[in-house]
Amino acid sequence: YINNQRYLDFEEITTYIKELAANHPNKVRLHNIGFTHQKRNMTVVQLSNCFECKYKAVWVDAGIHAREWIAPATALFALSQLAENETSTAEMREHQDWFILPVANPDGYEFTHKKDRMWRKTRSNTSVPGCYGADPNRNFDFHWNEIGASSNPCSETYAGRKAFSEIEALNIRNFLYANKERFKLYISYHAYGNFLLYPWGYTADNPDDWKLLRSVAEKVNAAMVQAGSQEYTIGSSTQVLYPAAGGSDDWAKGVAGIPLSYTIELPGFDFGFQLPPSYIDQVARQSFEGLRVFAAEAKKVT
Ligand code: 0X9
Ligand code: ZN
Repeated sequence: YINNQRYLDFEEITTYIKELAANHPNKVRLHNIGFTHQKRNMTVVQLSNCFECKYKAVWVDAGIHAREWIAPATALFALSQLAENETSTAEMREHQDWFILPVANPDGYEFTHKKDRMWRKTRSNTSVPGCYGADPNRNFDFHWNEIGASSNPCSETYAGRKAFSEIEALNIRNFLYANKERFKLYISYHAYGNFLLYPWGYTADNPDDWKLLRSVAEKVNAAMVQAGSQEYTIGSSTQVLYPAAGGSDDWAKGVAGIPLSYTIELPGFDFGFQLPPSYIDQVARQSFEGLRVFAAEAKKVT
């Protein structure tokens, strides 16, 4: 079991998910979706009751931004529950697969553990010596670099040299696109600020089905509050946060056609990105109650 007592580094997370797959071969499968710039493996954990059945599926990623440590911790707890807590998760796994990528930006995540706690981007080379990486959440090919992103390689929101210049974003794109008919729900865990965001980030206009996106988020928020969480602010990325194009959530809905797509900004309390490890357990557990509701709502989508 994951005990939520501290933040694991990339190697520890990798070791844990390999053990999980080895211990539960009939429930857990690993998919290497590609390598990072620094040749780390990007591993998606699939949880399924029946691999041949090809059920509809939920996607969860975390850690697109390196310093948002509570996000990978929350995703890791979710996958450990789904794999090991049979009774509590039976309904979530019934006729539904889960694909969870707990560390979407491994090079950046390692960098925040070893060198610079506040690193956000990837670690690729740019045209400017001394400036590294692009923002993977500005690098997806949907209204790329139109708004809320930068063309300056030294910026924290650098969109990249072109859409999908970052191998990490491209690997996610390729896996999602290859399986797009299966996914009804896309979730990306970020931090911080307690937001349940739906598209779009590239425009202030609402998607056609924004009422469904909002009502699902309201149910998810209610479940998390019931579990002891502070309230989440619900709305479109542009309307409640800021405009920012090239995000994974916009791409998931706008290009892959995944109907329910959300970015979840987990709480930072008074600590921002540097949330003390003593908070992991409550955030992970409250978020998991939200995931339960998300999963039930995703099953209703045809
Ligand atoms: O700016 C972001 O990428 C996200 N916030 S964060 O503080 N974690 O960096 C929000 C992304 C919301 N979605 C889109 N703008 N598409
Ligand atoms: Zn983020």
